[in-house]
Amino acid sequence: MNIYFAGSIRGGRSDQMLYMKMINYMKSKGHIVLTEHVGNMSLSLKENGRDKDSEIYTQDISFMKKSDILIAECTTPSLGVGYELAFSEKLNIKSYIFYNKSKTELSAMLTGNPFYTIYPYKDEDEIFKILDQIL
Ligand code: 6K6
Repeated sequence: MNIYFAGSIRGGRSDQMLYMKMINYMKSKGHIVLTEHVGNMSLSLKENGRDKDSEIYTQDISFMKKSDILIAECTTPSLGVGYELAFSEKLNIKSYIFYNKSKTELSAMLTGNPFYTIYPYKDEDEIFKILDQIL
């Protein structure tokens, strides 16, 4: 499958290592993660000017249109990830949301929307078993 992985960038990078582990896990199972840069440790967080950010937006929308599913890790809140989730609903791309329930409360705009399949977890290990089921 082509997978769109969504995780916080300018919203904060505390969970970057977890994103990288999830991305590497999905790749190890033979899937293509179109947005693997989200797990990249040295990603620039700064605004890059409208032209560069416009390229990022256009590229990510194009990746989303090629994706079979979307996986979002939402423990660190991110406006960009929220936008991507609304967009995946618009395109009717099956979307799965993970978040650590001991660290955050997910927005009611997600938990209240039956379009999304949502997995609150307590330990990171749980994520990989659920990913196996999804994939
Ligand atoms: C340069 C090289 C690699 O990445 C960059 C710059 N930034 C971004 N590149 C690609 N996608 C991005 C970038 N910034 C945000 N996004 C998209 O928005 C990702 O797909 C994330 O899932 C989401 C994060 O949004 P914010 O609001 O936390 O930044």
